[in-house]
Amino acid sequence: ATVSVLSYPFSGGQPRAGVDKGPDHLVEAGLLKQLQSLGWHVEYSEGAVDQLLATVKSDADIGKMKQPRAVSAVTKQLAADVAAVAQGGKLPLTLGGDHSLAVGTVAGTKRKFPDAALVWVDAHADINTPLTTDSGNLHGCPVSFLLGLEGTDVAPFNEWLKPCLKPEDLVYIGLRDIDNGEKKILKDLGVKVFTMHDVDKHGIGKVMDLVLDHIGRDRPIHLSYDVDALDPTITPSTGTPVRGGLNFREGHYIAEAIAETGNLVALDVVEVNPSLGEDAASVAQTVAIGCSLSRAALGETLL
Ligand code: DIR
Ligand code: MN
Ligand code: MN
Ligand code: MN
Repeated sequence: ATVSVLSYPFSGGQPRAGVDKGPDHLVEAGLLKQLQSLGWHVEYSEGAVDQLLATVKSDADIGKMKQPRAVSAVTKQLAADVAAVAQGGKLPLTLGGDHSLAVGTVAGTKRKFPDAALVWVDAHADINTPLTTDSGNLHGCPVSFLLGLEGTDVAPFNEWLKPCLKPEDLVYIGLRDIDNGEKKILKDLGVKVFTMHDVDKHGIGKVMDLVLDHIGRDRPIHLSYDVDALDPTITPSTGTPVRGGLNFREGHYIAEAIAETGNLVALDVVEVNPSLGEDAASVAQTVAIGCSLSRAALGETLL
């Protein structure tokens, strides 16, 4: 089987420089060879982010949205890349970059697998709309665009992006920093959410059983993994750390349980920011966990 690693060094969905360096650090840490060692045939390509951004002459806010033309241009191309990989029978592993990239990755997955479920592992729900967002940062909004919520039928996105996700296709794990507007959306839509409270209550084994009960055990799965889902003691080098996160094993167990289904069709690993964290060891640890989470999702087992 072939995994096609798509490097997308993009930071325009949020304000902190450095997250665009995440993909290079993951690759320099040996990710491609590690995946080969698991038995995968590994392809690698870099998204032409600089060229795409060069097509954006000026990018004034649209309503509350910051850098909307940049995010749209990059995610439009990423959707095409992911769809092409999937159509070729290969598994796309997108390395971010910030989580706005998931507008593109999930849209791309859905072109090949319209019935795919989306498992979103994150401290945050990333379901703000252009109307509800306080920050204006589009990495806090990708899910609302995929669902086509009120306020997302806006230029430049509506020139290429059609709603492709239903609320029942989506499950969250790890949430602990949800904006008030997002809480209302999640409740109104009835989205399945396993917050850190639920992980504490049930344990991660039971939570993953419930996740797979909800989405079904025979559906394609897109796993979108924000490394800030883990506790900041585990993955400190990320833009919006929130205490009280998943521990090392909980984080990896999620990926292992998805791998065990045999139904993974696409993976995102995002929000590794090598410019953040107290010291070089923090960065190295965060990058190493980006690699180990990727391996776990692609079938690495402990035995
Ligand atoms: C906050 C933070 N909910 C926002 N979101 C994210 O800006 O919309 N931080 N995704 O990583
Ligand atoms: Mn996120
Ligand atoms: Mn997050
Ligand atoms: Mn961030």
